[in-house]
Amino acid sequence: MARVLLTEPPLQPFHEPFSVERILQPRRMEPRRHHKIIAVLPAYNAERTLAATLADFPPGCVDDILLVDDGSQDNTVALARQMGLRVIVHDRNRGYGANQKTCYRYCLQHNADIIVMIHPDYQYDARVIPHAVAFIELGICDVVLGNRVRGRRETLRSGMPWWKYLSNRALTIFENFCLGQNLGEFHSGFRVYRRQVLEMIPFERNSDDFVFDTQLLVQAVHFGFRLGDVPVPVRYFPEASQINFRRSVRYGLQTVATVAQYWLHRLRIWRSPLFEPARRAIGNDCRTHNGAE
Ligand SMILES: Nc1nc2c(ncn2[C@@H]2O[C@H](COP(=O)(O)OP(=O)(O)O)[C@@H](O)[C@H]2O)c(=O)[nH]1
Ligand SMILES: [Mg+2]
Repeated sequence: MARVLLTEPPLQPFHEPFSVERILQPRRMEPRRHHKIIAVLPAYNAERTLAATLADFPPGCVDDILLVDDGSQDNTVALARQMGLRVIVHDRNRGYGANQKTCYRYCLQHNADIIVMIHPDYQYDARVIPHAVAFIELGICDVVLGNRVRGRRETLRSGMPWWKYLSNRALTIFENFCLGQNLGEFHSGFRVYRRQVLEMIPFERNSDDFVFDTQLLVQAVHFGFRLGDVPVPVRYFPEASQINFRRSVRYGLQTVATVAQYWLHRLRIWRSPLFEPARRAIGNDCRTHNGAE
């Protein structure tokens, strides 16, 4: 684990000679990190997959884990408490975006330097967490996404429905082109953020629905943060995917609309509050919304 949380990769092309033993036979253990990592699990009916998701977290990879329950009808809350997780419960089903707002508000209030968001549906391999976090610790990225779409054959064999695969590819090609990025996908439920990203982005103004995820990435691009991704081969089974065709179509159209909003804002044709910096808004919202703890 890195000792210092870098914001930029170091540049030291010239160095004193040293013995290669320093690399091949390290004498002492790396000290424990000095920055705080919080993992958040936005949960909705995650009772059957929660334990499996957590079992893959490498020991010591995060300092705190928060589960926010969005009005699940199953035993998610009781199970999470039994497992010793920190739990916040929404009084009713407020939506996926609203769930993440509660997650990130908590992380900012509790001084997280790095925030890991992972769906508790066992779709993403949590063993990857330290590797994704490392790209932030090394100062290479501000946002790291788990990329489920490494190759077509693998993705379809893993069980992603073909219509989800095709729409994911089409939206990703469109988003990469319009946003000047080169990501494997924009629709992943495994993401790592540097604190400054969530401080700057006015996420309280985002949708309470699924398009929250897209808005956050488009905002990250708008504010100049560096995005990157790591492969997380997908696992598909009934509990890992609840969104149906109709909601997916709505999500796709909202994604296109978000990119259009971004360009209208950039061209100063129609300004959107989504792309105005957040600092004051987050401060206010942090004081007024505490979630139903
Ligand atoms: N907070 C909240 N989360 C939801 C709701 N419906 C689905 N989810 C979660 O949204 C996440 C993504 O949905 P999922 O069906 O797994 O999408 P897919 O894996 O991309 O097909 C999962 O973690 C679900 O538990 C909801 O009404 N509220
Ligand atoms: Mg899923």
